[in-house]
Amino acid sequence: MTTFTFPKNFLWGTATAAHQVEGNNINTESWVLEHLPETVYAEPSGDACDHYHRYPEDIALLASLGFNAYRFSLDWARIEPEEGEFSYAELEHYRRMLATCHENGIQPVVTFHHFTTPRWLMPYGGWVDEGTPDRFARYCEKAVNHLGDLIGVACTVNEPNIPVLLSKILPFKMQDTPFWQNAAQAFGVSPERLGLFQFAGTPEARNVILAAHKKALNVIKAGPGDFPVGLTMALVDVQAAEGGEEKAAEYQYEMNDIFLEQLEGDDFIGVQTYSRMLVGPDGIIHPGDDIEKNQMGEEYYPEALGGTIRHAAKVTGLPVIVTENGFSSEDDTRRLEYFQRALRSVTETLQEGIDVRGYFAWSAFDNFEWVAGYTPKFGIVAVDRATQKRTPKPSAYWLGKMAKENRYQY
Ligand code: GCO
Repeated sequence: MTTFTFPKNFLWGTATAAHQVEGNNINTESWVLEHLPETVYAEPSGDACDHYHRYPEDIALLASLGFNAYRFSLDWARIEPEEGEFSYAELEHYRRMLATCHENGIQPVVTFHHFTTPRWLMPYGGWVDEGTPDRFARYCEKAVNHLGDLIGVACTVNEPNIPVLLSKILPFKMQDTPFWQNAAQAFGVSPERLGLFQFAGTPEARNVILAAHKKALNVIKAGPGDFPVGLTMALVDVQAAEGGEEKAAEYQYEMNDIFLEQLEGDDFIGVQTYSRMLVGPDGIIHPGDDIEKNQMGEEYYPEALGGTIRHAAKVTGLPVIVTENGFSSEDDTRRLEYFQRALRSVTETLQEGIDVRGYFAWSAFDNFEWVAGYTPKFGIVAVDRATQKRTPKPSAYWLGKMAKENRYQY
């Protein structure tokens, strides 16, 4: 048997995002989208996991399982429900959450923007409007001034590259759907000015989002507290199939490197990986029917994580935190094996000398998986949708034990 010991102070955690777990995030643009006629959302987020009220027991549960860190996000739309109107009560809510983490020996990793945006930002054009970086930085400044002394690690924006990735893997263009027209109308903008974060894939939108990241990085660093600040990226492990080398390199650049190359001044890169993408000379080769997949239709391929850690470290030169990694399935034994193999690949990257500082499983709870609603099960803790009762799955105990021991035996 081989024993691998992780570095001292390695962060072991799980991740969530406000809109996916809190419940009743009614001031977000997503809440509006979920309720539109011809919406692409399978169901509305509703009460989600009621984490907004249940965070004390949730954080205590994660600590009791053995984790020493927890990644969650602030809901900008709660903190600034109308432009320029900041809610002291909501800032205090997040302050209590941070304090609860510390009381439980949990290092809080705080994401300032995880996909959802206040609905008031949308009439401006949201993430395609040049004024958005300043608006985002103003909110970040307020938030960090109130919370910074309790933050352990900060992520500015989550997955600025998600629109490019989605445009490659979705079989249709969101912009061509009636939903898109209805959304534009609901926010009083033209379809071209509908800057939804997850679908804002133009070069202009990329510049707006990266500018928002830079401004946020500066204000967060200037605020109270002294902690690492970075962004997180949706990184699929791009692999070339025979003859696909050129195309794969092109995809790698468009989806990933164009962002990764612009992170000078960041303290770390957050790697979020679920699977790989095989690219042939004509583009993506989708996994066939005989290949095991997660509930999102992606190939069961845990080793993707090793590949993306290496790539992100090489391109950015930054320390890595795995801020998301997981497998959606009704069958927790498949998730458990996924974690075992993915973490094995993390140990390999550490042995190669890459500076990996933490691992966060997506997700703590079965939660609201955006347009897919509550069907995909990513959680290591099950949540009964009728009663909100939490039940840890075997994968939660396995990961928690690993976190407690800080070593891997295989
Ligand atoms: C993302 C987001 C999460 C998702 C997760 C599973 O990576 O898209 O950070 O909000 O829920 O990835 O799809």
